[in-house]
Amino acid sequence: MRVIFSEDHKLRNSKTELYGGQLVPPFEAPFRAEWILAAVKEAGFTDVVAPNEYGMETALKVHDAGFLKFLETAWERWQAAGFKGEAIATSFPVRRTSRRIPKDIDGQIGYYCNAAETSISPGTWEAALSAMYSALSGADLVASGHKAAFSLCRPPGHHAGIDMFGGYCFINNAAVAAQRLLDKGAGKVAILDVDFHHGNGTQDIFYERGDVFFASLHGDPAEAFPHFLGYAEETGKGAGEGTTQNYPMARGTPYSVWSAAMEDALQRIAAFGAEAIVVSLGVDTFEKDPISFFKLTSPDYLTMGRRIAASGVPLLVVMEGGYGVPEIGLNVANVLTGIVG
Ligand code: OKP
Ligand code: ZN
Repeated sequence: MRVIFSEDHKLRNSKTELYGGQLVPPFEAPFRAEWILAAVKEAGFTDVVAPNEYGMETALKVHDAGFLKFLETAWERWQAAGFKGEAIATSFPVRRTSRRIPKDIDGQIGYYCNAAETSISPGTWEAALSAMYSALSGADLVASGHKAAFSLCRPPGHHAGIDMFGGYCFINNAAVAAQRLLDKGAGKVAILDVDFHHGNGTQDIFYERGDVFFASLHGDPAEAFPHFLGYAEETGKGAGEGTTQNYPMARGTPYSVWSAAMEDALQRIAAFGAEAIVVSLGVDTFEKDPISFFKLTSPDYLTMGRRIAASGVPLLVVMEGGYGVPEIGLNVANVLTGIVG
C-alpha cells in the first residue's frame, strides 16, 4: 500500500489551543505525523511518496467558496488587524441570530468557525492545502486501480464542514477525496469514520447527498466533542435520506462493542453499493488517548483493518486524529497491516 505524505504538514504548528480555560500547546502537533510515518515505515510500508499539487476545483464541490477564501487570507487579515496572538474565534452565529457574513476579521472568523479551541496560525493554510493534496493523490491512486492507499494527512479534516473550520480541521480531506473518486468515475462512495470524534464536518457536507454514504462511530455527543451533532437519529435529508448513519457509544466502550457497530456500518455500506470506501482513520479510540474515552487496544487495530478490507472494495485511508502517546504510530500501522493481510 502506497503512503502519500507531505513534509508541508509541519507548516501547521500552532502555539495555542484553548483547552480548559487555558491556552496550551495543541494536541494536534507535528510530532504526530512524524511518529505515524516512522511506524508505518517500520511496519514495512516503505513506498512513501509526496502528493501531486492540485487546484481548488474538487474542494469547491464540498466547501463554500467564501469559506475557502477566508481560510486562505485569515492569518494575514488577523495580523493586519494588529492582534498579538494566534487567530481565535470568540463570537458565533448561534440561535436566533443573523446569518449575514460580517465584514471584519473578528466577525468572519466566528462566522466560519464551529469550535474555538482551534487557532489559525501562520502556515495553517499551506499545511491544510498539503493535506488536501495528499488526500487527492490517494484518491487518484485508488481511482487508477490501487486496491488501497494511505493519505497521511495533517492537519486532519473531518470536523471541517461546508463553511466551518474547527476541531483541529480546516479542509475536509476525506470529503475532498470522496468527491474526487466520484469525479473519476465511481457512482457511489462511502466514508467510514472510525475516529473517536463524530465527523460533524463530513456529515454536514454530505447530509443531503445520495452519492456518498457517511457512517461514523464515535463518543456519544451527549458527553463528547463535537457535542452538537452525531446522534443516531441523524440519518440524512432529501436526496441523502438514509445515507448517514451514526453510532454514538458510551464511555469505556471496548472493541467487542465497537466492532459490532462497525459490522453494522459495513453491512449498510455494502447494501448502499459503495464502489470505494474512504476511511477517516483516527486512532484516538485507543485506551491511552489523552482526550478520548474508548478502550481499544493495539491488537484491535489489526482486526479492524482486516474487517474493513473484507468489504472487498478499494480503500483510501485518510488520517484524522490520535494524540499524545507513541502508540499512535503502531496503531495506524496495525490498521494498514490488517488491510493488506
Ligand atoms: C479532532 B479529531 C476535549 C476537548 C476536545 C477538540 C477535539 C478535536 C478532535 N475536552 N477538543 O477528531 O481527533
Ligand atoms: Zn478525533
